Amino acid sequence: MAEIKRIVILTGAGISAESGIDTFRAAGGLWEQHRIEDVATPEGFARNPDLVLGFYDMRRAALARAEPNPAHIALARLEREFAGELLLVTQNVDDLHERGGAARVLHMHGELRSALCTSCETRSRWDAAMQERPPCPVCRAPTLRPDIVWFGEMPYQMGRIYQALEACDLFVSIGTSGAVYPAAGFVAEARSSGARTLELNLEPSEGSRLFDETRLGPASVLVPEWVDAVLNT
Ligand code: BV8
Repeated sequence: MAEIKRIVILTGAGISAESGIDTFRAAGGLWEQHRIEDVATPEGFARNPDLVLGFYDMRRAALARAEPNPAHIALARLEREFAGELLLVTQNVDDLHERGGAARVLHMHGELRSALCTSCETRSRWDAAMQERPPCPVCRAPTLRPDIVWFGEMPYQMGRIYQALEACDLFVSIGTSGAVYPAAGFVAEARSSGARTLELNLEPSEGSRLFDETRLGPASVLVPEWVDAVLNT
């Protein structure tokens, strides 16, 4: 394998599945219990804020009971030991990468443990519920919303992500169905920059045909194996 100097990794809900966090599209997953347009759009939030705040309160509480799994821990090891450049982008709003030891995680769709105030637009670390409309820690207005990128909203740090995709020589997608854009388009960006592309997933994703290689299996097995191979070459 040609020497790898710059890696971009994209993770999705599948990397947290073995930690007990619901994925979106599995049977009984998050989107089966709720319609996307009701709980993950600005329109849904405007229509029924109690429903949306309750949906995210439930997920924030579930997160406190989850633990990182070997896949999160292996990526943190890669971040520490890989001599080249690594950008870890996650679509996940959980903090399991961080609790697995990763220090620099780019949450392109926001974070459950962050609150965005729609009055003063500041972001605060947040672990409590929001349904009772607690006051913003900065301006005291009762106008906190989940700091989550909903459908129709612009994901965070897209410029930085595209720059890294332009420059990388390896793009690895882990635990994502490739159903939601712009994240689902990253593999095509990486390919057009000449990068090798690898997918680690439980089942083929919607973009599998765009990957040079797809390995099927649970992330807790495939990711540590892959990290060992990268660090030992
Ligand atoms: C935007 C936060 C524009 C919320 C999320 C028509 C065509 C194309 C695009 C569109 C279209 N209509 C609308 C769009 C755009 C839209 C979109 O792509 N819609 C889709 C439905 C077609 N995208 C947007 O709206 C984005 N914004 O486009 O903005 C814009 C432009 C200018 C100015 C302003 C705005 C914003 C999208 C972000 C939405 N927020 N999350 C929350 O978390 O509650 S999306 C959410 O679903 C995730 O974050 C992720 O991105 C996405 C997919 O979920 P996955 O992570 O892939 O999880 P999933 O369950 O689907 O799959 C799990 C996978 O893991 C499976 O493959 C499974 O096999 C595997 N797995 C399971 N267990 C394991 C495993 N793998 C390994 N090991 C295991 N153990």
